[in-house]
Amino acid sequence: DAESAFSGASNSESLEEARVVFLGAKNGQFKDVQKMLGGIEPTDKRAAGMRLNEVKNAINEAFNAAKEALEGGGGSQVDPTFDPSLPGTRPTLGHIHPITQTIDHLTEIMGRMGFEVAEGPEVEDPWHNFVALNIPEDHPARDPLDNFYLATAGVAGGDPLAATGEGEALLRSQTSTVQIRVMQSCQPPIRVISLGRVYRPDAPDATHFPMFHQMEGLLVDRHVTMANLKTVLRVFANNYLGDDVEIRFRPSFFPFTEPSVEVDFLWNGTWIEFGGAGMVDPNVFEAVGYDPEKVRGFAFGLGVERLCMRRHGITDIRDLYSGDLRFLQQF
Ligand code: FA5
Repeated sequence: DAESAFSGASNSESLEEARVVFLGAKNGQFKDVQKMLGGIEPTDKRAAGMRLNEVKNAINEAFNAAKEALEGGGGSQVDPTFDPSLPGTRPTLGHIHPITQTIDHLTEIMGRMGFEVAEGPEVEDPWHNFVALNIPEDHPARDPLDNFYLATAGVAGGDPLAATGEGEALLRSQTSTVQIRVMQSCQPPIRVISLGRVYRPDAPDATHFPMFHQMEGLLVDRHVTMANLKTVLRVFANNYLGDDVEIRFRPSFFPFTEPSVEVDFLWNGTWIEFGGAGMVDPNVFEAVGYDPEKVRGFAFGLGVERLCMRRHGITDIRDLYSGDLRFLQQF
């Protein structure tokens, strides 16, 4: 009975029901038979016990065989319309934003040249954003129309503004602030990059956005020259945009570098400005407590969005921040 009940079970539920009927620990039929062993003559007990074991083994085997047949997919449980050769349905996965991908890529390229990553707060005090960078009180770069000043009393990172003796906090307008923070906390030789958001009240157009990212670079050592700066930027440009990219330095002015240059890359026949660079101004070394007679350094700041746009042929910076998935899913 047990054998035919097990092999006749069409799914695991009915097999389990049959198991309880025959092998159930409380009221299973086998249990009933086992109980009858007590009433058997002592001389027959041994033979009866052996026979009972044989039967028990046979029932267990029948159960296991039926179970295996069902689990092995050979049972009638399997949907005959199921086609295992059809492709599966892919779950929709989110993915990394193109700017974050660019940041990872730039970090990797610069890392191969020995540059470590440094970070600084996005809410800054005027000392780090201006004063230490040799931008005096009356400089137009400090104009409230060119900066996002905050109506708050603290700075991210825990520096109380009071300690600087300066005015209000602001959203940093350049990653050059991180140069100052690194030099305040480390001694040369220094070789760092810092990638992060900066904020300026620029009207949005195809190449400007009020929030964008910069990659700052800073190298400080005893003998550093403009040639070193040029080589690092050329190797970087070749790695990121390709071997055919040429690099051009145009004389320029930044308060925190002397001499200063604007950096252009020749790409597909057009010179495009990617950022500023130069040799660290002695006044900056003095502000962080370095001896300007003993150290030299170069610094650069490149626009991350402009780099990403060049590499991927993006024509409007606003696409990067529109949140339009049709655009973002292409990266
Ligand atoms: C600076 O911000 C300097 N701190 C760079 C620097 C660092 C010079 C170290 C010397 C030494 P500038 O304001 O030119 O420089 O900005 C650098 C780059 O940021 C620009 O070339 C451009 O690629 C990008 N950029 C500037 N404004 C915007 C904007 N509104 N939207 C997108 N990218 C911008």
